[in-house]
Amino acid sequence: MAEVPHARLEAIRDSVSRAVANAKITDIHTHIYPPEFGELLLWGIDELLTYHYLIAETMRYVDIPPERFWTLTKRAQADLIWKTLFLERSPISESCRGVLTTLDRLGLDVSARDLDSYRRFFAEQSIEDYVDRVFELAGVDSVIMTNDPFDDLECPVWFANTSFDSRFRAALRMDGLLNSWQTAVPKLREWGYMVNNDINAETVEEVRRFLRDWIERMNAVYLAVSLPPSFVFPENSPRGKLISECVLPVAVETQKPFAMMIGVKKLTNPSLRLAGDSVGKASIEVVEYLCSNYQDAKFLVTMLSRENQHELCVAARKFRNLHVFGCWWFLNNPSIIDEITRMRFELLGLSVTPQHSDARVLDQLIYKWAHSREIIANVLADKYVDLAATGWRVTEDEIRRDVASLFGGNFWNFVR
Ligand code: FIX
Ligand code: ZN
Repeated sequence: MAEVPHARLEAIRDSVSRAVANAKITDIHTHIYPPEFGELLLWGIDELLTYHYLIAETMRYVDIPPERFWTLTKRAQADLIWKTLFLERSPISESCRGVLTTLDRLGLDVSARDLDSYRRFFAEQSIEDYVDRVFELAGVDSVIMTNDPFDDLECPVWFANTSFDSRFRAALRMDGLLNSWQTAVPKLREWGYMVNNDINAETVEEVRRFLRDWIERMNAVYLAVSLPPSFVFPENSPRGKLISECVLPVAVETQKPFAMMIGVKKLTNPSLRLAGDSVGKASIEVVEYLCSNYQDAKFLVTMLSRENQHELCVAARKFRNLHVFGCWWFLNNPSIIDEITRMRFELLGLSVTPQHSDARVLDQLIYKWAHSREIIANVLADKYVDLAATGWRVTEDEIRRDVASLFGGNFWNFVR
């Protein structure tokens, strides 16, 4: 074991920090939209404060029932959250800190704690220029959206053939099809797809046609669905049949990855609406089965339960058609990002996409990437320091090469 001079260790850490700070990121899963999508694009301080993560945290303190909270205006909700989480107690949670990081990186005086001055700043922004500023501050050069044909607000945008900012790429989200088949059938028929509740041969062909049409309409980068901890496959259910007869054949035919986001328990507390979802440990066997039995399909997988992370890494060691990504939702906290990223680098080397933002509010790109860059850079530097102790000397170019692969390169190679 070589004794590594302190100066060399510092040089490694500086090189990694610079490379990660300068990396241009592809954010492979978000819920943000370009201005052309109208009110689907959320931005500004009141949207930052009413992020569903902060609503859940606020409802732990306030003595008003959720039903009453939902009757408040967005501004009144934001005022209550600001008072409850930021003024009446220190904002130490990751979601609270994120709001403050965003304000700070935008050049606002966080120490002033002056919500009205922050509101005035955002009121002065033109959204077109502001999108550029957010992408620049976040160091993001493209984002993959979450695009749901069954969303009544979003669907018309696609049928209007609106052209929009090329930094925003689409992912065809299939929850409405796969997790709510009975509800999907009338909509599909309204759109001219002659489907029946009974998934017979004609329905299979029509759902395949629906998927092909929307992949083309969106120029979708991948197909995606969120799945419960109880997800099993194969399964004699509408979801099981639709995945095996429609999604997988079309994914293979188009070579579009099938992104499975596994482990969400929807509406554990329905009164909290979007903030009411929870987490459960899922079956890694279903991932192994799919990767093993559909080797000409590509699977992007992220799992929501911390308890699934190690076995997901091991599964990825067995199947090259499995690409692991992100520290999703309840995992997107410094302590867990650090743990999961170390585990992934140690088991999978650089063959992962360590993070996505899941940003729902445009400005969140700034904090979600500021926070994650710092953690991922620290873990990566530790790994190069471990290498240095063997006598291996990694160059600056190699560090930049490796970092580029983690923050988008691996993803685009997998997608292609
Ligand atoms: O299914 C998903 O894409 C989840 O990320 C969202 O439903 C969730 O509300 C979220 O934004 C988590 O970060
Ligand atoms: Zn998401």
